[in-house]
Amino acid sequence: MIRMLLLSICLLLAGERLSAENGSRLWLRQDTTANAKVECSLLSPTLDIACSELKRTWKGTPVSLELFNDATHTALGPEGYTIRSGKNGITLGSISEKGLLYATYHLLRLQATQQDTQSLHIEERPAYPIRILNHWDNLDGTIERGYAGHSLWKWDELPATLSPRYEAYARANASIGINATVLNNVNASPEMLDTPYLKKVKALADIFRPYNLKVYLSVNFASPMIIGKLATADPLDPQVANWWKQKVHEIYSLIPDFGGFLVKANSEGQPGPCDYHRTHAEGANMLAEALKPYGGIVMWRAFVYSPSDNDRAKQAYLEFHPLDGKFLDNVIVQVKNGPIDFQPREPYSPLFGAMKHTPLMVEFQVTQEYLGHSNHLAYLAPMWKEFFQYVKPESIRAIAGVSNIGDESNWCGHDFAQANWYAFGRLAWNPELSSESIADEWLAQTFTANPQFIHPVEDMMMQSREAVVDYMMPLGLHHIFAWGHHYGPEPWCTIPGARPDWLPSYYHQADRKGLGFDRSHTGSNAVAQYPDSLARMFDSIDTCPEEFLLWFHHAPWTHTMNNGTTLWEELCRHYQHGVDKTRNFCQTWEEVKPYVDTERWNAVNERLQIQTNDAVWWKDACLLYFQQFSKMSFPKDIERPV
Ligand code: GCW
Repeated sequence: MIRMLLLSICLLLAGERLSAENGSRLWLRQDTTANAKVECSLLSPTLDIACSELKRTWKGTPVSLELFNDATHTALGPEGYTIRSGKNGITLGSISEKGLLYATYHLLRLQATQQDTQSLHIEERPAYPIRILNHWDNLDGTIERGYAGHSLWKWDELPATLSPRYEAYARANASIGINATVLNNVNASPEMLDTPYLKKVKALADIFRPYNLKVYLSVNFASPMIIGKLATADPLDPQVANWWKQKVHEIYSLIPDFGGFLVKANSEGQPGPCDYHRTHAEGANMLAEALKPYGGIVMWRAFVYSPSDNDRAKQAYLEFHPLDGKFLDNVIVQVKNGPIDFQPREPYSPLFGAMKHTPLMVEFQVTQEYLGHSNHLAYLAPMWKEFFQYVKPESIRAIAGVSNIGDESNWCGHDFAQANWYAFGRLAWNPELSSESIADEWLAQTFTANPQFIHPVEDMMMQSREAVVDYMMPLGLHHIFAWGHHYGPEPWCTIPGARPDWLPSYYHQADRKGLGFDRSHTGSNAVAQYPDSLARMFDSIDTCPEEFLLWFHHAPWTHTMNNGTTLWEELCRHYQHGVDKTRNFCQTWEEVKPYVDTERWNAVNERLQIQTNDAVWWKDACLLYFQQFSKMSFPKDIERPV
C-alpha cells in the first residue's frame, strides 16, 4: 500500500517535471542515459563538464578529448577545435579546454540533429573572439524591454543562494558558443559597482567560468559621483580616473577574468563625458586605461541622438565619425545594426565601413522590442543575415545581442523566441551559416527531427520576420509604434511638447503628396553617409530597393512601383500579405500538431492567434490612417479595414 502510494507520488512528480521542463530544456533535450565510453586524461572543471555531457548523452563510438599543440590546432586558436574519426573512435582536439568543450557540444549537436557521424573530419574556429549577450536587467529584477518575466539574476538572494538556472544558463550559452555576458542594463544603476553587488557578480562569474562564459558589467559614467562621492565624473580629472582604477582593481581581485565595461553615455539622459565637454573617446579611453593592466576592454555604445534639426538617422555617424582613430586599442565601439533603433527593417548603420581606424562591434536585438514582444513569432536570423549582406563579417571585431531571456519557465516567453537566442549564438560563431540551416538545427533539437515537421515549420520561421515587416511597416516605413511600449500601431500619435523625433509622424511624414522620410539629397541627405555606390543607389527613387523606399524617400502616393502598381496599392498589398501569412502560420501549426507535445503546441497556438489578431489591427490602423492622406480607395483584393 505504502509502496503504491510512493510510486504514484513519484509518477505524479515525474509527470509534473516533464511538463514544467518542456520549454525549460531549450534545445538541450537529448536522452541522458547513454553511458558512453569517454577518455580524457586531464582533469579540470571545464573538462569534467565536457566528459559528463558526453558520457550521459553520446551514443556512438568511444570518444577521447585531447589537448594538442601542433600547427593545425594552434591555427584554430584557443576556442577552435577538430573532431576526427579514427580507428579507435572519435578524437576531439584543441589547444585548450574551451575548444574541447565547444567540440563536445558540436558532436552532441550532430547526434541530436541525426547527422551521419561515421567519418568526421571537422575543423572549426569562431569568427569573433567576443560573442556576447547584453542583458538589460535592472537591479530591482525588472528587465527593460524584456518579455519573459523577471530577471534571471536574483540579486536579493545572491551570493548566498544560487539558483540552478545560473548553471543551466551558462550551459545553454556554451552549447551554442556564446562566451560572454553583460549582466545589467545599459541604463546602468551605479550601485552595480558597490562592493556587496560585486560579490554577487563574483558568485555568478564562478558558476559561469567552467562554461567559458565571461562576465562584463554595464557602468554608469557618473558612478564616481554617486557611489564615490566625488564632485565630478569628468574623465580628465585625475581623481576620477583614480577612482575608476581602484574600482577596477577591486573587481579583478574578486573576478580575475572579468571582461570589462559596456557604456551607454550621453544617450537618452545617461551621464557621460560630454557633460564635461569631453568627447566620447576621452571618456572611453579613461576607462580603458583603468582596465588595460588586467586585459579588460570597454565596449562604448554609439547609440546617441539628441533633439536637433538633424535627421536622427544621421546622428551617431555625425558624432562618432570625427572620433575615428582616437580610441585606445582596448576600446570597441558598439553600433546598433541600423542607424535608428532595432526596427523590423533598417538599412545598415553607415558607421560600419566608415570607422576605418576603430574596432567596431555590432549590436543586434534578440528581445523583440519592435517585433511583437513575446507574442509574435519572428525568427530573426534572416534579419541579421541581411546586415551581413552589406557589412563584411570580417570588418567587425565582435557581436553583441540584447538578450530575450527572463525567469519564465521557457526562458524566452514564446517557445519560438528560443530560436533567436540559439540563432544569435550560432551566427556569432559563424555568420556564414544560413538561416535555414540554423532553423533546422534548432527545430530538430527542440522538437523533432522528423522532416514532416521540420519542412513546414522551417518554412514558417523563414517567412516570419518578413510577415512582421509586412503587417507592421512595409516598404521602409519605421517607428510608427505606439508611444513608450512599442507594441501596437500609433502612426497618428501626437503629443504636444514632445520631442519630434519620438513621434511617428516624424518618421512617416505622411501628407497629401505622399509618404516616407526624404533622406535623399533633396532631404536630409543621410544617403551621403554611405559609400558612393550605395549612396547613389539609395538616393534615386528609381534605383532605391523597394524595401527601403520610404526610409530614403518621400514618395508620391501614385509613384509607380516595380510591378507597375501605385505606392498606395502596393502598401495595401503588403499589409494584407502580412495578415495572410500569419493565418497560414496558424494553419501550418495546426497541421504539425501530431509532432508537438500538448503543452508547447497550445502555448504557441495561443500566441499565433494573438499575432494574427494583431496583424489585422496593424493593417487596419495603418491603412485607415494613411488613407486620410492618400485619399485613394482600397484595391479590391484587400480586406476592408474596419
Ligand atoms: O531601443 C531603445 C529602447 C530603450 C533602450 C535604448 C538603448 C536600454 O527603447 O529602452 O534603453 O534603445 O538601446 O539604449
